[in-house]
Amino acid sequence: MLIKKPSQLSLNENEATPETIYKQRRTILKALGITVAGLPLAQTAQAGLFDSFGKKDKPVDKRRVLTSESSPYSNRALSLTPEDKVLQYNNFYEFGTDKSDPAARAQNFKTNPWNIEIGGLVSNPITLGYEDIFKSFPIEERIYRLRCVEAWSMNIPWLGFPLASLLRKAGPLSNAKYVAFETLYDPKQMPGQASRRLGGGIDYPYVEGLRLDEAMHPLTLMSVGLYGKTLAPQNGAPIRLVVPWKYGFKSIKSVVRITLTDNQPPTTWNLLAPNEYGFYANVNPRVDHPRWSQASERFIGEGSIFSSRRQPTKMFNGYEAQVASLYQGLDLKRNY
Ligand SMILES: Nc1nc2c(c(=O)[nH]1)N[C@H]1C(S)=C(S)[C@@H](COP(=O)(O)O)O[C@H]1N2
Ligand SMILES: [Mo]
Repeated sequence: MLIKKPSQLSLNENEATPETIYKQRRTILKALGITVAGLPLAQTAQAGLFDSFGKKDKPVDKRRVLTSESSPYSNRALSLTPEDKVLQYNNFYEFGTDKSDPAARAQNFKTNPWNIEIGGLVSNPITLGYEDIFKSFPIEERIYRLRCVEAWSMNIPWLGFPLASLLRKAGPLSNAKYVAFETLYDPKQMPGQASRRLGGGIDYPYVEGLRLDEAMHPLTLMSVGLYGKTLAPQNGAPIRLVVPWKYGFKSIKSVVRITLTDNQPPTTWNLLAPNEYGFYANVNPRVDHPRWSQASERFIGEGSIFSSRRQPTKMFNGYEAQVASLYQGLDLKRNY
């Protein structure tokens, strides 16, 4: 993963949506018993409510409000990265390699209709259409840390459902050992797929993989939203993976296929630079990237991205108590 010069960024500090406002908003919606999932925000009576909290001159927000349940796996003590930064500082190389490219180039990305197929070594192959993605499972809010391998981090209130729920529905066969994921391939819509230069030299589609036990872990989420609404295209709409104890590149966006296999599947960054990016990619402050230290990270919070404070990186990104047992007996230096 290339570290880009910061010059391209144009985050306006005044656009920050403080998390207090987000939490306030959420409380008000709950108090009103608002359930508007399935309707475009602009068509709901609640649109005005959001406008009164939001800033002026924002482009039309196509994201729909989603209602969610609270979850014991959500870390409510984390201070959130402001919503505008989650929406404007992205890695999604299908739309270009600069952090500002996905937000700039993905606005017309078509996420509806959408199909995501779950197949391979399962007893019951499943296809979810766009509406099924939001209706098949209860949607939970999960506030998680996100640690990019480039040594920056965010705290994000995701919405989604456990990948395990989906896999159980598909019925993994006893010989299934791994889960492979694939992003949409559509060079007409994704300029990075049409040009090797724009797309950072990746052979698309972007692919990722997990061991089956990692995929079934209750922290592993299929995310369909963040900050109370459906995902923006730049964050991987309509559905993406979130594995909070692994480097961000494992959390593959805009997924169209999930395949259970008996072999370790190929993964995009490992294919591109196997000495730098492994299959496991567990966050580990004691195993450095060949070109930089992983001991600390820049936390992207309130204020300018470039004055963001450095903080120590935690083993398994802070999820050691929950996931360390998955890797007992595994040499984490070799299996980076
Ligand atoms: N298909 C696809 N998925 C992807 C990427 C990508 O370039 N293409 N980038 C990854 C990286 S490196 C990170 S850090 C996260 C960033 O997610 P976010 O932009 O929603 O914060 O998405 C991951 N998923
Ligand atoms: Mo990343």
